[in-house]
Amino acid sequence: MTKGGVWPLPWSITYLNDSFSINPSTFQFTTSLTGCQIIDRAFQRYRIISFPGYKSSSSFYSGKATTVNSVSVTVSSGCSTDYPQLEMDESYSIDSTSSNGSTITANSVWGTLRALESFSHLIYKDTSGQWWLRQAKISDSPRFPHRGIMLDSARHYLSVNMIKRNLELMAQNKMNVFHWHLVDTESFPYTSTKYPDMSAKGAYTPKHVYSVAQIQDIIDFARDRGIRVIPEFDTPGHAGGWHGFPGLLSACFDHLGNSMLPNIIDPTQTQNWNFLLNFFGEALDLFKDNYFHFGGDEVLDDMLQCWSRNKNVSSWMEANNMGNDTSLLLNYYYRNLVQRVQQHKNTTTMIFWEEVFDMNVAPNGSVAHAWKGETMKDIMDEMFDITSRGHRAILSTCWYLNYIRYGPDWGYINGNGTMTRGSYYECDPTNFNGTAAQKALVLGGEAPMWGEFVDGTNLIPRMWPRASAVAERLWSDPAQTTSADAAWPRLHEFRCRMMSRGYEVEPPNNPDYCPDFW
Ligand code: CP6
Repeated sequence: MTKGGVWPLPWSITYLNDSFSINPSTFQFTTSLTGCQIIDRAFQRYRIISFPGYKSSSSFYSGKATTVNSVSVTVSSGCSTDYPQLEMDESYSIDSTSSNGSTITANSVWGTLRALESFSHLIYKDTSGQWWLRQAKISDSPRFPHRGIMLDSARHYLSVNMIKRNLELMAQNKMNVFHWHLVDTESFPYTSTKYPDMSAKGAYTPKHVYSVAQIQDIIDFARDRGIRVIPEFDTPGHAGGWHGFPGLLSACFDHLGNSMLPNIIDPTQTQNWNFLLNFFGEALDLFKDNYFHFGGDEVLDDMLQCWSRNKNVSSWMEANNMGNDTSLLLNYYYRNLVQRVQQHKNTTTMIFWEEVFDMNVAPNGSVAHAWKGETMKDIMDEMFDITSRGHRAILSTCWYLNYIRYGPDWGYINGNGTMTRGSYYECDPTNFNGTAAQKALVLGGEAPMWGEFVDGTNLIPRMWPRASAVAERLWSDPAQTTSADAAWPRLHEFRCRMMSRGYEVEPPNNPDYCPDFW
């Protein structure tokens, strides 16, 4: 088993054939940067998670080995009190080869956080319980700036604590975007101050909600770990949970005229546009990221028929020269939504699911989120199409963690496995036949966990370490990470490390065991 391996693989790492002993009770992080809370709090966390299971009462035995006692941290640009953004600098370097103490160097606090995580992977325990620091020189930075996880808190509510545990694991995997699919057809747990009825009527129960204070707490918790929080409010479809504002949803009928559950916003009513302006204005102020996800997926024929079979909507369409073409009304919806968002905050960049880009309504500079396609060829064709039209792109299609199968779906071990989409590890977001300029438009990817069959009981083990394969694909040099077989010993050690840190992360392969668990 690998000891002291780093996950995801750094772009440059050179090991010496030796380790220093390290004493968990006297080891210290030092820096000349004083009063920087993000750094101070990170030092406190890494004192604990660098030595999983260590109790201060354990005895320390160093034998004849040289002991290293400190790591000195230099942050050249100083402290940051801002929220992390797409452009953050996550580069860092580490030198743990000197007996006088190790060094960490980074330009920004965000790079420092990534360095502390890598440094903690160099620390391991032998079978006698002695702690060691593997000697290495690392120089590292991410391949893609957008490396995300999507959680769905609408199909099943996820507690604040569960979301935080997931954020901790994201940071341990150097993932930096929490895409929060907050609301959907099934429930509306997001609390709007201006429209409290949205969650009062739309949440499963009054307990299944996120208060403004809880959302702020999650955003700050994420910032401490260099993670951006990008909320998604999916409209005009998937909107069944938005029934807390009377008249917002179009009444819906099947072909026999029977009522169906409303699931699409009615864009023909002026008061609905007042609502959307106020509602999104509030949310745009609450969330700190410069990017905001406006959904727009799966406005399917049966949802559009909710518009065409609703007399009020269809006569409004006639009166506004749309005839009975619901695609014109959909186009009208997006153009007005974009206008309202820009009216409130013209610095926000909009992300939409890829369908929206087929309609030419997304403002210049918005980002397409790819989720369609069955085979690897389909998926890469979509990436080609999006980028050939000049849009930036985020890929998710390869990485639906909600799909489970019998086998190591994160990677083919010994070439063994058959998956429609290939393995998570294998999927490369720029593996299409495009120009360099097209490939430069790929911001990265996200592993989505759609929540129909996931709640706090199974989120963590279903997510991890499968999402760790995605984390490495989005961070590391593709030329050095071509084989899941080669990655497996490091993933194995890292999965055991996450377990030792107290997370229930499932076994990624077989045969398999973790030395601290039996
Ligand atoms: N919910 C929403 C979903 C899905 C999407 N949007 C989805 C569709 C197909 C698969 C997985 C998830 N459950 N709002 C599509 C982006 Cl395979």
